[in-house]
Order: sequence, then C-alpha cells, then structure tokens
Amino acid sequence: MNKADTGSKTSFFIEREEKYGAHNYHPLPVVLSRGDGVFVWDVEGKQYFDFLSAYSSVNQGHCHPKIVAALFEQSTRLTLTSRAFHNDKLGEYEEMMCRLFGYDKLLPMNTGVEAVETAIKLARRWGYDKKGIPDGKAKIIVCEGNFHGRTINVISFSTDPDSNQRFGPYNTGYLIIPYNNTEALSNALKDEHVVGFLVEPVQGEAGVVIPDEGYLKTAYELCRKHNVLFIADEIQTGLGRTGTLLACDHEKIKPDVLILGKALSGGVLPVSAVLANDDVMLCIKPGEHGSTYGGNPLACAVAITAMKVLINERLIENAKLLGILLGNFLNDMKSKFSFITTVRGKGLFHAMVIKPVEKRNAWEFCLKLMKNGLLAKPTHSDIIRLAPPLVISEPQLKECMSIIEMTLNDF
Ligand code: IF1
Repeated sequence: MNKADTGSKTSFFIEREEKYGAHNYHPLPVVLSRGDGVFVWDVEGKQYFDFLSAYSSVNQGHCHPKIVAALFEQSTRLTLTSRAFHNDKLGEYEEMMCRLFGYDKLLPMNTGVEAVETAIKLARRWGYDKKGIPDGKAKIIVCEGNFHGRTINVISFSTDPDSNQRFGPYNTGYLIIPYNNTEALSNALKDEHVVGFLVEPVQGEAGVVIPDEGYLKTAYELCRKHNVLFIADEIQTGLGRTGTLLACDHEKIKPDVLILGKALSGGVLPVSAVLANDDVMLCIKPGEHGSTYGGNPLACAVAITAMKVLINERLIENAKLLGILLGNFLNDMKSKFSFITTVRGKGLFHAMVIKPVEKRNAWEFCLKLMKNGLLAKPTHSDIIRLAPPLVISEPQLKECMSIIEMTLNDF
C-alpha cells in the first residue's frame, strides 16, 4: 500500500512509531485502537475481522468482558507482591491449572520464551539429578523450523537465519533434527546425554506445519524408551486453538513437561507457565529459578478467568466445529484457484500457501484482505495464516469466507 492510500491519522501513527520505535517489526499498515470479540477497529474507524488473534493470544476474543472484569477487580486489590511473600491468588491458580491439565505442579512465568527457558533448565537439572548425566553435558533435541522465542539461548537452536544470524556467540547443548521424522529422532536419542525433546505439536512460524498422524505419539514413545523428557511447546497450539485443549490431545499423549503462554491470559497480560510432575518439577529448589512478575496475583486472577471462559463458553468445541468448515472452504478455494498450492490446518489454525508471482505474494494478498476488512499475517513470502479468535460464530466465519473468496477472485 502506498502512502496516498493510507488515511491521514494512520500515517501520523505509523510515522511516529517509525521515528521513535526500533525497527524490529514490519507490520501491516493498519493502526488499531479498539477490539471486541473477533473484531478490531483502526484509528479511522474501519472495522476488521482479526484473523491473527495476536498469534493465538486472544483465543477468547478481544477484551472479553469477564477477563477484563477480573483484571479490573484484582487490580483494585493487589497486583504484585513478588515471590518474596505469598499471595492469596497464586495457589488457587496453580491448583486450578494442575487439575485441568493433570500435573502435580506449575511454575509461573510471564512471556512464552521465559517458560521455554524454564523448561530447558528443568530438563537439564532433571538430567543431572535423576539421570546422572555428567554436569554440563546435557543435550536437548529440537526440530528444524522451530520457533520457541527470541532469547540468545533459544535462538541458539533456531534454524531461521532472520532469528539468529549475527547474534552469536551461541549456546551449545542442542541437537537439531528434521521435524516430523521419527527415524532422525530415534538416531539422536542414541546419544546418552540427551535429557529432553522439545517440540511444537504444530509448527506455527514455519507456516502451520502439521506433522503426520502418529508422529507425536511415536516421538513420545521413543522418549519414554530412552528415559528422555517429552517437552511440548503448546504456547501457540494449546488452549483450544487446534480444536482440542492441547494439540497433543489429538494423539492422546501427555507431555512430561508442558509449556503454555499466549491465550493463558486471553491477551490481557503476558502470562506463561510450565507444568510437570514432582519427579521433574522438584529438581529445582528455592532460589534456583524465578521471576519478579511470575505468579503475580493480577496475572493469576486473569488466567483463572481466561481458562474458565475457554471451558465454560465451549470455545474448544467451537474451534473444532468451525475448523472443519474453514478447512473445507480452503480446500474448495484450492481447487478453484491454481495459485493456491497447499492448504493445511487443524481447528481454527489454518494456512494457505500461494505460488508467488511477481507482486502476487502473501504480503500483497494480506494487504488486499485488509482493504476488504480482514486482518491476516503472512509468514515467509508465500504463506497466509488464518487463525481467528475462537469466539467466532458460524455466520461470522461465513462472512469471512466470502471476504477471502472475493479477495482471491480479484487477486
Ligand atoms: C514475535 C512466530 C507465531 C511461539 C512458540 C514460544 C514463543 C512463541 C511456539 C515465544 C511466540 C510469536 C512471537 C511473535 C511472533 C510469533 C510467532 F511467527 F514468530 F512464530 F506466533 F507464530 N513458542 N510466537 O509461537 O513466546 O516470548 O513471544 O511470548 O513477534 O516474536 P513470547
């Protein structure tokens, strides 16, 4: 989109960010100032369907009244104590989460990558304490195309040049294997210093890459056999996104270490968590890990309500049902338009891969979708991710499908 196409308010906001903000993002040229459910509005007053959901953080919809009420109510009583003292919300939250997901214990953090770092520390410590691995030798297996966040440690095992190039020196202790390949996993597991296998049940950044049926189950069994922790990063795939509470539920496996974030707060605050049983979690002792804001009462009150909304409003079932509709529609589009090469997805987590020809790339397509009132984010130059809030209704989804079809028609 060129400048003449953008409203005057929009360019004011964009130019100010450009001038004073670091240039570590390349957003679509839209400036949002309000959200409600599946909708967001820009500063010109134009309404859009949100098909990114802040990378699956607003599964419960923008500004969910119950979640916002919990935020407000708790914010008038107590927001932060640090973990130097107890607070009356943390235990309630931990109990609810442990019961819901079936683990002994939870460790609270804030951002997703902090929870990933926590899981890595836990796995290493468990390896030294319980597996008798010589100190400093622990290895963790990860997959090509992974996205687990942006700390130096986590980018040390990224295979995306944009994420990791020229940020070295990097950390060691990782074995990178191809995703969706149990033979490679089986080989890597022969290394007796391996303590964990860290995996996304569906690779988000790679473009909603769904592994073959049975991959996660086989991977889990291989980990069992080699006494290695199966660590699932469900930060993006968990909490209803794929039509089940966790994406691992599709294959009926229960990770040894479960990492959650994003929608844990319904998009209100950064709230993340690691869940595990005592055998693993109790390897970390007082003073060995933590975070000033981790487990703060405001976050706990918000997360308790965000989980209640997810369950009580049957958002997981909705994602499953409407996901079928979205999948069928995208397959229809694929047979209608030859430039769509692949469609894939599960629940309300889908992607459409297009053949880029000159200006006809994913970015241009997303700009056109935006003009037509739907916001989606391209990944790489050829993939459009489609992931609306799970509160979307069938009539709303149908309206979105006609927007997508209309946009495909004049593309
Ligand atoms: C950005 C991607 C999505 C994640 C998984 C950990 C984290 C993420 C599976 C870290 C974060 C985000 C971050 C966002 C872009 C985004 C993303 F395209 F880069 F891969 F969602 F698809 N594990 N994902 O997806 O969580 O520390 O950010 O809270 O701009 O970096 P965080």
